[in-house]
Amino acid sequence: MTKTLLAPVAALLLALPAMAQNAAIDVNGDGMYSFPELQAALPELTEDDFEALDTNGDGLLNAEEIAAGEAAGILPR
Ligand SMILES: [Ca+2]
Ligand SMILES: [Ca+2]
Repeated sequence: MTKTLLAPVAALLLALPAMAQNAAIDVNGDGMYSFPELQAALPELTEDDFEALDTNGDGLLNAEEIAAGEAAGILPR
């Protein structure tokens, strides 16, 4: 019973529109996306893509960098 209920709930959560920081991607909840966090959600994302998004070069994507990536169509909204 529980298992049959969980699958649709999980699908619904995945289908929810992403906010600037998507908790499904931001696993450690720091409000930033690291490359491992993003790659887990977007297996096709390359390190080059990540570096292109990380405009300030700190190795993490902040809300501004995430928004720019979403606007560019590289990250899911
Ligand atoms: Ca994070
Ligand atoms: Ca950054």
